[in-house]
Amino acid sequence: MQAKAEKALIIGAAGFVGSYLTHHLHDDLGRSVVVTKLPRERLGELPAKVVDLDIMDKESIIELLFEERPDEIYHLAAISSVSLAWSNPQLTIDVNVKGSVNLLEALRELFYKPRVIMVGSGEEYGHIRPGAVPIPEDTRLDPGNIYAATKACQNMLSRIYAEAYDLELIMVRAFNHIGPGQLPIFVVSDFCKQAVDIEQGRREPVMYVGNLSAKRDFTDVRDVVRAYAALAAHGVPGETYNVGSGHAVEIRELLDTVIRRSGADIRVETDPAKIRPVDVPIIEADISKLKAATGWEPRIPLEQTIDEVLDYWRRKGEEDGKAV
Ligand code: A2R
Repeated sequence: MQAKAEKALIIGAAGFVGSYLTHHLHDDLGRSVVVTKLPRERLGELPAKVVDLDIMDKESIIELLFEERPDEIYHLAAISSVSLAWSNPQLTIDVNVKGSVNLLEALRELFYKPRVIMVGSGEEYGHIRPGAVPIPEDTRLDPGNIYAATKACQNMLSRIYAEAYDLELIMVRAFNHIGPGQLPIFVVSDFCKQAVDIEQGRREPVMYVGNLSAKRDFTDVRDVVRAYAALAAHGVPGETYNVGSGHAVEIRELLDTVIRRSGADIRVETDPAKIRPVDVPIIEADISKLKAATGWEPRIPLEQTIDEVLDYWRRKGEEDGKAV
């Protein structure tokens, strides 16, 4: 039985997941929380101590760990968008691979062994044959894009560090997570924002979409952060766990749901700019390992998340309207 974790450190908390994870750890689990952000980033009100950190600077990671001595670390800092990685592969490799190694080296140099969640991606599996889903963790990795390749690399390096230096690293492969506040470069947020822009009369009633036949596994971000904390408590070091809903949904179905729940009269058109250079037809997680280790189950249905993301953009649209 492990000692109860008291202090959690979230590295890269200014992104989409960070605030949800901070609230879960603090509000639901009673942890004291330290979060990091890049100096140029701004964070909303959070129940946490906030520290500036660039993971490209290993010495400052060492200083932070030495000073804070967290019981748990959640490594979220990344270039997290597939499309951004296509347009800036060097930066993506620097942040996602070298940045992660900086954290691993800092732990090794300090002989310091907190529980660490290394966040990877379901994209790491890549080219999956339609019959080979749902995807268990021991599937051979065949990344289909640059982002996925960097996360596969992070996973392999973490497994090696866990084994070689006996570090308590637990790797997750997170499948698509969604929720209010996500940037509209991700599909659900993009569709919902476009629907609300049409509802509120900011654009013509046409929605521009990419490849609609791809199938992806979507989980509400609040369910995802519960899984991370459960794995920090119960995951086995050196092991990798899928975090997803266990159910793939066609992007076309997602689009139909957004349009139906928006209620606006919307026409759909393909935008060639939204078609990715390489796309993987189906990604769906096998989540039996996660369930067996933690008892975790997703709680929030897709329709509820879509309603909340639509509401998020409606509120934002009204606020921005007032600001003009
Ligand atoms: O790229 P930015 O300016 O949005 O900043 C991101 C930050 N980040 C860094 N933090 C420290 N040192 C760096 N050199 C560095 N470069 C980027 O990590 C952003 O604030 C944060 C990651 O947040 P998001 O991009 O919103 O990712 P999200 O959705 O919170 O996902 C968290 C993790 C990532 O590892 C994803 O690859 C994975 O879950 O799916």
